[in-house]
Amino acid sequence: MALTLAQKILHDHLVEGTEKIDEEIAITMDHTLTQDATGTMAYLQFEAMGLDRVQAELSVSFIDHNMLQSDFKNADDHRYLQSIAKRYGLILSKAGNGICHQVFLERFARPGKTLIGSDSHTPTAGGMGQIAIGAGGLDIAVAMAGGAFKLKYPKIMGVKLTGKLVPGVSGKDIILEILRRIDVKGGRGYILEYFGPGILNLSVPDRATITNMGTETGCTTSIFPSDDITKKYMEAMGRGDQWAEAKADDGAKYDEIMEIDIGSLGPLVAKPHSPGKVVTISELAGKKVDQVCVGSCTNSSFRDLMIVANMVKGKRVHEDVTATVSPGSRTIIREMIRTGAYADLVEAGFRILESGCGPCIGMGLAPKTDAVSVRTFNRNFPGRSGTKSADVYLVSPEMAAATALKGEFSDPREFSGLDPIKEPERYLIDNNLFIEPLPLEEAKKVEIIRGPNIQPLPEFHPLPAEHNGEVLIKVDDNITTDHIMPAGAKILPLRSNIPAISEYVFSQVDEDFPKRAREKNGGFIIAGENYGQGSSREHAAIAPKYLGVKAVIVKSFARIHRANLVNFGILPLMFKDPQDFDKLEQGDKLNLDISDLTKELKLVVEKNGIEIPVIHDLSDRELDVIKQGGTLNYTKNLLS
Ligand code: MIC
Ligand code: SF4
Repeated sequence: MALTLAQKILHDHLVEGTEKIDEEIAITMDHTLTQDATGTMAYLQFEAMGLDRVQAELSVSFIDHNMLQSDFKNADDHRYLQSIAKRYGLILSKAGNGICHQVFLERFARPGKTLIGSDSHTPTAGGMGQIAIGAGGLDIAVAMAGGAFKLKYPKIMGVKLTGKLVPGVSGKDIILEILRRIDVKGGRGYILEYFGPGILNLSVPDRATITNMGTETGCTTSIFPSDDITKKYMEAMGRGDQWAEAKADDGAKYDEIMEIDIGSLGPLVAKPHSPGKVVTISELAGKKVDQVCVGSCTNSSFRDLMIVANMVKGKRVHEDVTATVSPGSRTIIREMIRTGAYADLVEAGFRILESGCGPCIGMGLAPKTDAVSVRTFNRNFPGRSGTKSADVYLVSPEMAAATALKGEFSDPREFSGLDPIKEPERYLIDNNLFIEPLPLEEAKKVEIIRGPNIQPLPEFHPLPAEHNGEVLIKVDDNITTDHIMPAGAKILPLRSNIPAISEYVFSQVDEDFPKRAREKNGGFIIAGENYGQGSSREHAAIAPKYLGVKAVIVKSFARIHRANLVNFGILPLMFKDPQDFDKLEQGDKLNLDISDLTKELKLVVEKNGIEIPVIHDLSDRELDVIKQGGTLNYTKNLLS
């Protein structure tokens, strides 16, 4: 049978299950990546598995999120990660080396291979023909231990691109157009697979921008074929020998097709506070802005920064605008210095930040009160910038440059400096901040160093037969993991310390949540559609679990968060009839009989005695995991 590219790679890596839509399958993962904000947890879990060395073909640990180092905490995490990498045979990418997804694309991604990463934007590597999936840290720990990754066999949405982008419009506008069409939940259950003549005009960095931000549609991952353009890019990165062709079979059938004439696209913007609220520039042109930030794993490539540099060359950023740029990697910095573009950015008045996530995750550069902030990033969830009252808009690098110059939203097509950027023949590759793994015997002698901020994982108990408790909070549709477990300069440093970070659960929404949860001895969370969209941070499951949350009852879940709830033994339940959502209020006392999880469950509301049917879509394995209090207990029990 003719298969699509995604289906082919899944097939080659299949170890369990049948390739039928929505059935649970298990695939082997060739590569793993972690970043520091989710990585410390993943390694604490890996350590608990008692192995001597990582088992995956390639495992890389990146430090790119928590780099403010406002006290010892982040620095201690970095030291811990470095000692873990040495002890267990991982490559370490030190702080300052660049953003995990950009660096992975440049130095490690391989067409036809699989990658699992503890970050939701891991699909960036799909720009080079790799099946790259984001997941919670525990799933990465399992993959590092050589275990397979479980997922529901996805539907394949073929995205057919035709035409050629006009100057001033780039990959970012393509993914914004897709978000305009299918919004933040339209991709759920799908892999987006790109094909058609339009892709022949897209560079690898443009493709990677698209697969990166595909995450915002809720899809499992996104993928482009690996072709001559991929080959040239890999050659420029000194990795031509690692190239392989990867494409769909002739006559492959997609479960659905979306067609976009990219030549007809103009510049697009995602308005506050969702990447799915996409409008054309004409709706915003002329609106004053206070801040422009270029960077993040979506738009920090050489191509992206060069186009900005060319557009602002010899000009000056508007006096009312603070403009920043965070390069994706040191290789990009070196290349920008060589071409002189770095100096153009400095001269134009850009503040040059470190190579890392920075403002994207609220690590510095929080905008002023009520600010309008325009960013080339992928998320504009409320409060994520660090300023609750700020309005964040998501745009292409071209629009960011135009807007920075004029001090108001501007159509880049009206500016000069838009000539297409040619990828370098050979990048000035900078490998100086990588640390290579040690041979096994030497590695075994390495001591793992923990600071006072690195606390052991709490123990979680098996599931009782009944769940009684209060509705601790009721929230609406599209609640993100940034709502549940915020990041930012104050909270991110606590990622290795569950008791401490638990004090911030839902702090953007309701500051009293942790106190209430403790006083009531735990309880339930009630929510609408697409609960847990966004980041892969498993802290959004572990911390509520630590506070005693027993079940989350919703209209629907986002994929990664649902998996994280299972991993930490919280029941992910759904209303059988979504209308029943309206029957519950915060403070309602509920009784849930879970003695037989194979049946439909009944939720009894104490105040009026009404019964609400709730369902789940858990596999037998997932049910066992939950009954035993989570994946760590489950794995330990399996081993003993
Ligand atoms: C994000 O963009 O939200 C992050 C920070 O990269 C997260 C991971 C995290 O929460 O640490 C992600 O996307 O998974
Ligand atoms: Fe870092 Fe932002 Fe990308 Fe997350 S989305 S990996 S915080 S740059």
